[in-house]
Amino acid sequence: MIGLDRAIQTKKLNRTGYLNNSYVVRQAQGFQWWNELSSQEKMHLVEQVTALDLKFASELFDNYARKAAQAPKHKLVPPKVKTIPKTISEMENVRIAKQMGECSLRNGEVAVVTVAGGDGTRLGCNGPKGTLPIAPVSGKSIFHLHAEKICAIQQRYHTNIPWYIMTSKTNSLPTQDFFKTHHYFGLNPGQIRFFTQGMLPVLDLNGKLLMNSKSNIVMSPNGHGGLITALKDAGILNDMKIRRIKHVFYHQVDNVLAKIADPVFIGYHLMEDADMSLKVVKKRHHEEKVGIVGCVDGKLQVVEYSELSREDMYAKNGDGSLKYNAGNIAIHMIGIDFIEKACQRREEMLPYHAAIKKVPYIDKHGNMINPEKNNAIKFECFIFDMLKHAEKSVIMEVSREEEFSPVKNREGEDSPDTAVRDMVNVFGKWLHSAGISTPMDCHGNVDGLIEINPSFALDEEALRDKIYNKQLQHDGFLYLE
Ligand code: UD2
Repeated sequence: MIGLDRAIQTKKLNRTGYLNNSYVVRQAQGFQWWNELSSQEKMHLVEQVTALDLKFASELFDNYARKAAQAPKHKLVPPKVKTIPKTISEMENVRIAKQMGECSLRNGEVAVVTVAGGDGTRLGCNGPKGTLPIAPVSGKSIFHLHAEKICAIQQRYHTNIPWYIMTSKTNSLPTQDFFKTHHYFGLNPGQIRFFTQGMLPVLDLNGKLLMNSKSNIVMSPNGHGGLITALKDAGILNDMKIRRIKHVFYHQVDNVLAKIADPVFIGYHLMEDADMSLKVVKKRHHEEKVGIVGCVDGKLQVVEYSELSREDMYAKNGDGSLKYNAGNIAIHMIGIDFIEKACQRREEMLPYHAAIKKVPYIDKHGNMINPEKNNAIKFECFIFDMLKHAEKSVIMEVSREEEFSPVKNREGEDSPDTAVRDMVNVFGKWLHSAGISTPMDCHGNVDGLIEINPSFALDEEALRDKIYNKQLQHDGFLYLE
């Protein structure tokens, strides 16, 4: 028990309870298999115990218990949204915003941050979600598609866009290996920085640590809000400042239609001198798993789908449309100064949310249990909680068809199939606007597989300029690169 005792002593986890309560002693049972463990397993467990902040974990549990007793109180008011432009003056506004955004890109003021630390359990892919082959014709991975967009933006604006990719401890190495194996998809390796977010212990419903082997405490990533601390701790914030970055384009790895470093969005953000801005789409239906943007006491905030009251989820306008339908698609512009502010005020600006989940564990007899009911609490902080502390924000509505198709589930909605369908439909629409017709099926989807490499055309306008009225025969299967 020497190693463990040392860890306990260094962590001052004495048997009587470092926290003056039974919390630590209750955890001590997890080490009951100590003598069965190999020296490697012992060291792993000691490293976990030494790294654990049990006091913080205990506070998380106490806060969760306290909040669970309180019903969520949101007096929500729908937010002011920049709707999809229709009028001439709105289109003029888009033109001005795009110019401002393009100027900022040319000046090298924009970096891209991709959050890719999630464990992707719903998708069940073996490996980081970004490594999933998804491109309709080439079969390129999600990471590859994002890299191609960044490359095309750099070429169009003769600029360099630093790309920061947040991973978790569990998927960091496979992610970095993937990029290395694929020669960083043609990007300069020096412009890509990987960094890992923090992890938190998963607790059972009584606040005790869970173990999923005789030598491993169950941990999970601390939420994409963990980005803020990770940016600072990994020296990324400093790196951004050295590169004179002023604005961060933030997106989730799983959205294959993300318009990365969209100059219009950047411009809107700059025009308002905003701290943090979001893109939203109209919710598909009241139960769609997206947070909604609303105002509470005059402050903008995102209410996560799992925390939205049933009343607000189903609330309707007079015309039958959803009252709260500004669906957060997790695409943000965030000012560097605002990130700095969040670093200083992390606890206040990025509170932890508790999610009740089913998490496999081993019981006190050492048997692996796959629970049928929710048995565990995962703690995460959400980047969008910063919004309520922003002095100025822009909420920009975009077209779901053109900008939002996340890969979340193995099948059905938000799956690889719907992502491929949605990409093909976007490319088909671009071809149509360039005068090239595409076969359609009875559901209004393109009947075939089309893929347009961003280096060939980054958007509809670029494709039109390139191939308008050119004879381009295709049978629905087409790859332009
Ligand atoms: C998220 C949003 C939801 C909506 C939706 C759009 C939250 C809590 N909900 O739902 O409001 O915007 O996305 O698709 O954000 N991630 C990390 N580290 C973590 C956790 C997540 O990097 O610790 C990444 C993950 O790789 C993924 C994204 O964040 O790209 C969202 O992950 P999620 O599964 O937590 O949230 P989701 O998809 O249920």
